[in-house]
Amino acid sequence: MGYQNSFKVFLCLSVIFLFSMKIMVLEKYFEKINFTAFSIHSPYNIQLNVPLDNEFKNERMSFGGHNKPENCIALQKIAIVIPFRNRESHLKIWLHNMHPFLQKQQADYGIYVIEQHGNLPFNRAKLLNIGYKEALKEYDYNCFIFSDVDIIPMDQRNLYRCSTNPKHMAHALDKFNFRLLYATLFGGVVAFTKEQFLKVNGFSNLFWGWGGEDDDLYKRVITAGMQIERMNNIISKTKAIPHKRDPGNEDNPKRFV
Ligand SMILES: [Mn+2]
Repeated sequence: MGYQNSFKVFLCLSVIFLFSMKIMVLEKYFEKINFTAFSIHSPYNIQLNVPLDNEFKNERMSFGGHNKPENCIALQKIAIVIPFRNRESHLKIWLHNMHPFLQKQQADYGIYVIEQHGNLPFNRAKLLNIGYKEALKEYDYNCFIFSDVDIIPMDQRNLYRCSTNPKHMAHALDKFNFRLLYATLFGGVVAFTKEQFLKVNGFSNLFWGWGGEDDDLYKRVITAGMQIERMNNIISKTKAIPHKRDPGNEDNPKRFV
């Protein structure tokens, strides 16, 4: 790696280091620190009133919904995979909010929306497996964030990055009063490095209809000898866009089998 590239990696690391410092000292010393130079602010100002008729535009975006930081080289290459069917309005809101969010976090990322065709019950887990495979055909991703289309972080400090263990990122939802519903909950948004995802052999393809695939993934993580990581409840505050259950996504009667 040439001098220039090493310097860029150093720059990137410095930003991430300072960023984590901010999190560490935040509660006690917040008033003494000015981090505006990095344009990282919390809470994140989510916009739900997004024009739904126009095509989404973001000036920093390159073809295929990919973006990377201009002035440094990111250590993680992140594929965000979204399982999808009949949720155009949520997708527009998600994209409108998440592109600027990820760009402020200096992420090298691509977004993959995997749509299920036909009227069979929704198979969220299989769509996510497909997204993992398809994303790797395009770029050397080493981090995968599997996210529902209606979940948006409320705090800019909620780093969309992978960690040393699989990470659960939707444990403090507004609709559940920002509380973890049960200790083994592992749904909504989860982050795996490529190695972690291979270690659990991905999701199960067998869950048709609502529920169970996330609990199955939790068991896979534990069986593989890993733990679940969660950031604290303040940083992890997350908005879930309210909606009724979609037709074609009825409870999977075999979800507890
Ligand atoms: Mn939902």
